[in-house]
Amino acid sequence: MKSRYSIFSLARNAMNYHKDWERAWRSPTPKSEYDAVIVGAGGHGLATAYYLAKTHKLTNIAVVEKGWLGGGNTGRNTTIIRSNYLQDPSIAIYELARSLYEDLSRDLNFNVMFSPRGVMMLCQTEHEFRAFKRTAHANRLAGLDCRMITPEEVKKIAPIINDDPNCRYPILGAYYQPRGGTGRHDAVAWGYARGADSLGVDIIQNCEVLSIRRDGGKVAGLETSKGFIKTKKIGVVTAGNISTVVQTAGLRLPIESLCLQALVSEPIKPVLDCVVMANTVHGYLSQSDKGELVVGGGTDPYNNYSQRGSFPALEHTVTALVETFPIISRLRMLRMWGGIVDMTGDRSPIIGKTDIDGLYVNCGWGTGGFKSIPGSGYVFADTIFNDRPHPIAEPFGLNRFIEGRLIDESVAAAVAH
Ligand code: FAD
Ligand code: PYC
Repeated sequence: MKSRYSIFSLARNAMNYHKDWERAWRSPTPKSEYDAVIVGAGGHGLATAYYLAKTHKLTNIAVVEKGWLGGGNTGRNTTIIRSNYLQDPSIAIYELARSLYEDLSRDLNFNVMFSPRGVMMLCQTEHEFRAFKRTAHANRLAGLDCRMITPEEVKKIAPIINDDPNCRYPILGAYYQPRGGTGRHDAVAWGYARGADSLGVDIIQNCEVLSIRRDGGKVAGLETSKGFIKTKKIGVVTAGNISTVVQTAGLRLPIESLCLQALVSEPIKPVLDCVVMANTVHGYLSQSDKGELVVGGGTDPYNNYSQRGSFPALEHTVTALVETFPIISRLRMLRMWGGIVDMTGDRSPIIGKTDIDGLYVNCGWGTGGFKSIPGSGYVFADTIFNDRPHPIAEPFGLNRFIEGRLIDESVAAAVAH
């Protein structure tokens, strides 16, 4: 068990010039066999391991990661947390996650900096206004705290917005979820890693899964860059790399991998204390605690496995946002990066069992899976432990593509990708 972080441990370590802090997680060598192995130490994989150990007391487990933990999309996203999806199954899982975020710092004894500063989705066409009204009705029926707000309220919440009624895309109103917001992405990965490690989970970094070994219709283990690991249960949670991992077991998934980029400006004084998404012009904006404006837009328009992204996508995002937030035209951008996102046709995730015994997948979160990490980890752990889908995960099974039971969030998800 790890010692707890507290005001007292901070004071004690300050006395020693911070030389004696315990490592947040170990770097164990892999055992030859585990009860279950999770592939991918992003937020979803680490949360799955944490809940397997904490809720189901399954502690002889490992998370294997080809790079460093949290170095995939979890450490590359723009940290927006909200649950305003259109379809009931989506609302259920995203709201479970959002509500777990509320108490996550306490649960993990690690400050994930959840900041429910409010998320505002601008309506810049009549069509968008009607669509968000529909989403607001669906969300309120499901018990979410949300409302439509007027252009005047939009301007009050975010004074830097261009409220010229004669501009190309004037603000007609907005959908507002006051309990949405942001969290610190690295801290979410680190907090889950520390929590899982302290419960006995082995987190093995720099350990690439090369293939999944099968014994007929069931899994036998994993060939990794650190040798063979025997196990009867494998949960693959590798986001944009999911297809390449599961194809080694002979499984094909309805997933496409694309690069999604983001960028940050130089730090400035506080100008924006909520998250604003402008889907018609195709960009979104928030301000980090350091003062940087965090900016994102759409995916590259072609499949690829690059973590850099193309210049036109970046240019499109910035051009779009300058129209809605004129002040950003004077800002220097500091850095940009990309992540490989895993997109399904209906823009909803795939969570559950596969036709191969002991092989479970959790993927397809695409451009929107940071917000779902706690809920996804919770239901995926339950699914793996009990070898049947958790009721909230059930609608997201692979069979929905065969049965034509899609959970269409392609536009309704309120992100324009
Ligand atoms: P990852 O964090 O990518 O973790 C998967 C891990 O698997 C990686 O660490 C990878 O190295 C590892 N791996 C891959 N192959 C192997 C292998 N063969 N062996 C071992 N390990 C392997 N979502 C939101 O909700 N809000 C946002 O604002 C938001 N903004 C985004 C902005 C950008 C630019 C990007 C790229 C994404 C954004 N997302 C957002 C989406 C979100 O980041 C992802 O859906 C989420 O982080 C996925 O988490 P994960 O744990 O599934 O994947
Ligand atoms: O899902 O809210 C989201 C999101 C914003 C930017 C990328 N994804």
